[in-house]
Amino acid sequence: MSVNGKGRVLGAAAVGLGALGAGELIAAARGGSLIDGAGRLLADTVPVPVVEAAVASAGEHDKEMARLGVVLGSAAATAGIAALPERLRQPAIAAFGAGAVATALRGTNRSVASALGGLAAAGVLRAGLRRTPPGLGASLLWAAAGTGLLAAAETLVRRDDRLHRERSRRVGPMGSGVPTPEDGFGTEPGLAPLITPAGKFYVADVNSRPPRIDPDHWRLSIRGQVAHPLRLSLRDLAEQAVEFDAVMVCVHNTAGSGRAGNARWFGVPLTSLLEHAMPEQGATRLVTRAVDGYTISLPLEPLRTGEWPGYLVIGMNGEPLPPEHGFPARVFVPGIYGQYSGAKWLAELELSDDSHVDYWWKRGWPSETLWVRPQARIDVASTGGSGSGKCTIAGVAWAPPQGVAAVEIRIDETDWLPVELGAELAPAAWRRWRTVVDLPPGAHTVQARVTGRSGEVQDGAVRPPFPQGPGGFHAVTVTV
Ligand SMILES: Nc1nc2c(c(=O)[nH]1)N[C@H]1C(S)=C(S)[C@@H](COP(=O)(O)O)O[C@H]1N2
Ligand SMILES: [Mo]
Repeated sequence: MSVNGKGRVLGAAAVGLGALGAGELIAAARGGSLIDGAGRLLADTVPVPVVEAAVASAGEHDKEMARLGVVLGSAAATAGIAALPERLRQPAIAAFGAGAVATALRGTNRSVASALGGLAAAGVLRAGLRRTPPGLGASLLWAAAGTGLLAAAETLVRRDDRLHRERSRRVGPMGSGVPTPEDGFGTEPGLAPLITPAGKFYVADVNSRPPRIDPDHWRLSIRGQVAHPLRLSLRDLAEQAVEFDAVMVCVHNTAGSGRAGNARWFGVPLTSLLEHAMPEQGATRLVTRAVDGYTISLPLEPLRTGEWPGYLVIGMNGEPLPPEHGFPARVFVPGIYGQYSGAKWLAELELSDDSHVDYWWKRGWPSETLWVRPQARIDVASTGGSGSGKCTIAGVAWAPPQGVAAVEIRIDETDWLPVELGAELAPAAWRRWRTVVDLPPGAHTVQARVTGRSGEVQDGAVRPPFPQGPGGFHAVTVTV
């Protein structure tokens, strides 16, 4: 490509940044976001193998990566439009505008402001691409203006997120907020705490940012195939809620990764809500539907009888759910992977028959409920710098809902050795473990495995998360 050609591409990309920045600022001024809408569109449409690869490589930064992808993608799309022959350019810009408006109106923070932002972005694009290519100076101006507008929009979005977070906290407390329970292990540097603070709890969902739900106007409706539909406020729910301790695990939690957390939840047993709503004969599934249409459904019968103890959760560690964890309400059934356990940002519980199809089923995930496989994680493996071979190995393990019976480690693929377990908080919670071993000099591989009370021994066969949940032992290397 000639320098001139390169300059043209970069100039058009700069115009794209400027257009997106202008549209995003208009959207953000009224609580919307073009970028978040497009991020959600990506999550909804990208093929599952790409989602899996992105989740595996982006780790905890998946949301930032998605937003960055939208910004760079818009710039690249603009360069593509600019490269079209003159007569196709206007229709392409019109299509871009229509796409932006459609995206704004389907997004999580769906708003008229976002749609206006989409129109504005298309208008700016049209003006900016009229004279191609912009010269170097003009390109730099466009790029600077785009970056500045995007930064201003981001500031507004963050301000609204912060205000929403403060408002959501004011509905609290949710639960007794009793001091952090103890398991006899105290604090061990590097070892996960018994209860994961909400701010450290993993976040996994298809949105770029949490939807903002006004607690004063929010009502949970229980509807569909029920004799007695219900509409409940947060206050109604808080009056019936109880506390329980349980580990929540993402189906993407491969050996040793951080997509698992243990919290003291506050929620209403689903048995009692279902008893009041009185499901009709034909109802077979409980559909948990989020404000943005995302659904996770569960078989009704075991929830109704309490064989699977599910909860409508409104609090975490004594506080209301933080926005990213589903404020004001979510459904959680301990022992079931998060992706199968219930929606965050709940709008309603719908009693339905088997014709219902869930969000992830359409994308190839199995329709049977996936139960958490027992897993042990090694958090600490250190000699403490004492110079001797004495090495502390410690971690957490879970086998919900029945609980952990034993944890073992092995060094360099020799025999499995039992370790000491911390006191059990609840069978569905995670349990901490530790041991001290004497290691000869050199590098050693330490592996851990858990046995559940059901008798299930953790399986060492390495499997990817899709489609049945991950498998394999966590292994770390210690050097003496
Ligand atoms: N509305 C909604 N609920 C959702 C999801 C989502 O994308 N949207 N993701 C599920 C998945 S995959 C997991 S692992 C848990 C994660 O909950 P957390 O982010 O509070 O840890 O929420 C579940 N509930
Ligand atoms: Mo998940």
